[in-house]
Amino acid sequence: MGATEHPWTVSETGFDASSQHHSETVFTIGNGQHCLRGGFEEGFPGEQTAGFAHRIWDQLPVFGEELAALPRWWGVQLWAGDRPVRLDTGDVDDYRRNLDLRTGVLSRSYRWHGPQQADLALSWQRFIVAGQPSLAVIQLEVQALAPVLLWLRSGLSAAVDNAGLVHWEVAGQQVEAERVELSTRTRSSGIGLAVVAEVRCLGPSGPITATRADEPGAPSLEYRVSLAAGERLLLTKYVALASDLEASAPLPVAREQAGEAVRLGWDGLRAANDAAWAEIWAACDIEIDGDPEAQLAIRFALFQLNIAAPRFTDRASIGAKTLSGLGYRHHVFWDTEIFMLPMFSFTQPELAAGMLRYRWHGLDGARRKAAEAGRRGAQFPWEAASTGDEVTPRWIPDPDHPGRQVPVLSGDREVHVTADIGYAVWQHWQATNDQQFLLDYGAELILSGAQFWASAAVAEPDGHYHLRGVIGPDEYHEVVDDNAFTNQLASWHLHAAGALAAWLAEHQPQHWARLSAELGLNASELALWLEVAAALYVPFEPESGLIEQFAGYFDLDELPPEVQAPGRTVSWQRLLGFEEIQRTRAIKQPDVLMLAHLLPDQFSAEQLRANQDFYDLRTDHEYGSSLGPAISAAVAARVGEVELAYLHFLQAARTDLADVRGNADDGIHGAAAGGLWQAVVFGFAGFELTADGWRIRPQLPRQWRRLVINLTVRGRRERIEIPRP
Ligand code: IFM
Repeated sequence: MGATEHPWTVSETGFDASSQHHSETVFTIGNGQHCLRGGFEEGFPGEQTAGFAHRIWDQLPVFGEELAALPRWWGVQLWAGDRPVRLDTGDVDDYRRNLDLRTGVLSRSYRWHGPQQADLALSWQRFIVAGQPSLAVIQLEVQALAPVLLWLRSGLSAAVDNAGLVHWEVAGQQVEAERVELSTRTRSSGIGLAVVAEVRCLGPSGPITATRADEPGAPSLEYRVSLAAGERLLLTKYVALASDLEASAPLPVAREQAGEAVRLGWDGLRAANDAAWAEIWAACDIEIDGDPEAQLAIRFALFQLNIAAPRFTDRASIGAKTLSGLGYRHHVFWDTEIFMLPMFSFTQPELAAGMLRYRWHGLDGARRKAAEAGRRGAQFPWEAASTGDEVTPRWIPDPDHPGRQVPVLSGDREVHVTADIGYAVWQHWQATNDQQFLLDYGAELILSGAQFWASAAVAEPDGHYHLRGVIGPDEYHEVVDDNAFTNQLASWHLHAAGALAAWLAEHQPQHWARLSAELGLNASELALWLEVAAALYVPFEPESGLIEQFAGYFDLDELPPEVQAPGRTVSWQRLLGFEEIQRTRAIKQPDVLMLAHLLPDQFSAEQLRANQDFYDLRTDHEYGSSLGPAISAAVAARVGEVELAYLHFLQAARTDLADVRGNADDGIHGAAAGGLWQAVVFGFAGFELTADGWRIRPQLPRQWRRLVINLTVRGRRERIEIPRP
């Protein structure tokens, strides 16, 4: 897959059914409201084609909530005589598929040879229109290479499920001469969704009249046409989706929008779409000269983040696997704030602000979580969905022992997410100078999180505050005391909150008076923040300069060399087992080095070097977390290890395009994509904010002849061009 010489196109020149689900993920398209995996309009056995839209949550056992796979709006089936035309039903040649990252248009073509001389050339194109929430369009051109009787069916279907779980019931359907309509409702959450498709079919002698087919839950239009050799047929399907989350009567809205799409036509929609994409790319494009693989990978990462970012609501955010698959049931983790959000804060800050407002809307849930644990303020959920309430499952099926369960402790113990959100708000403020955002939303997020930390840290006789029994970013070690990442970031959060409170009191006294009264903040609470911030224990070895990942980490064994032998295809944890890995120093993803990435000013050059040398070697870069390699690249670049940084960068770049972990079927790894941007911008370009602007300290990989980064810093568009010295 993928790494062509073309800097804007992900291509596939042969179809391999054994990796169809990986391809479906890679060829996902979308518009910041809904996405569609890259399955085929005509279908394929075993496909996991699915579309997902922001906010269409429905309940399910164990995982709480997931986005309901959208009714099948993309289907266009065809038959030559009585034989279905699909990639598995005839001989296929000249197959190719291209995803144009510049415009989000997915095209595919092949020649199909069936029995009895049936011979067709098919060419498909589709896109989900950028710049507006609901429209998508599909076009199929068929050329008969020999005379053929062709049947086509195009419609909508509610017969979809999320890995076997049906979320929809049908509320109504209708078939008109050129239009089909389907109204559905999610079974538990009761969200109403209307989908309308206008279909036009043009044969060699003009429009072809459809026959109506109104099967329950699957209204469709059918066309029958004889084509002589060389003759062509063009079918265009305009689709509109509307839910009752945005419109009280979604069906008329969808009908109106589908009609408008027909009036604009394919070309009009393309023009609108391409213009919207041009704006996105002007804001965030990165050019890498001299390294086609890196160039394509960074644009692919940017494309996937851009299609997943909610552009029409602030009641949603980007899930760990974006909108491109079922992985993690679309739940939102720290992946968003720490890995993906920086790209948006520095390129399209209004989108970042929307995603932070999603957390603000979730404050009630976060407060409930804190209160349930006997704490004050807001404890953000490790996994979030429609509200700010915790939706981390309590257990998941054991991958090694079917029928058994593995307990999941992260919901209770991976508390660092609260500081991660505080950090993201602060970083957004620094990147944008958006004072209104800070006053209206950001301050409450930071201050409520600080209240949580001050109540969660426990003073002990040694004179320190401690956070015991937590999980840090390195999830190979569960239930540890004083995880350095958690404690130091919590301490940073408390300091930042204290500074913010002082700033508000001085510059926005009325606002401060109201907010502090609402949150119950008084002088003793603020004093406690500073006390806890200063005394939170961070295990540290002064002689070596090493931060100890958690209390007792240095007492653990090294990973046995045989486990590290090359050629493995699974993680160290899988090889050693959940229990055994905890007795070793092997780590799943940067933890101390993650801290160094977020808070570089808190590490001297020597300390950074010492920690880099120690921890990088002990990190499971290949099969630990997909979140790790890009951060490892950024940190290695910072210490000047550019070759090593580039290796880590490639590992991150290949996460989904080359499926190096073998799990891209489940969806795009959003954090790896966001991390890739950070590796380029914070790592290789060495970009950082200063009090009055920004500076760069570039360390480009050997192959890179020139790097160009587009950013928006404190309201100013910047095009930063870094030639190779
Ligand atoms: O948030 C991550 C975590 O850091 C590692 N396991 C997967 C989660 C979702 O991507």
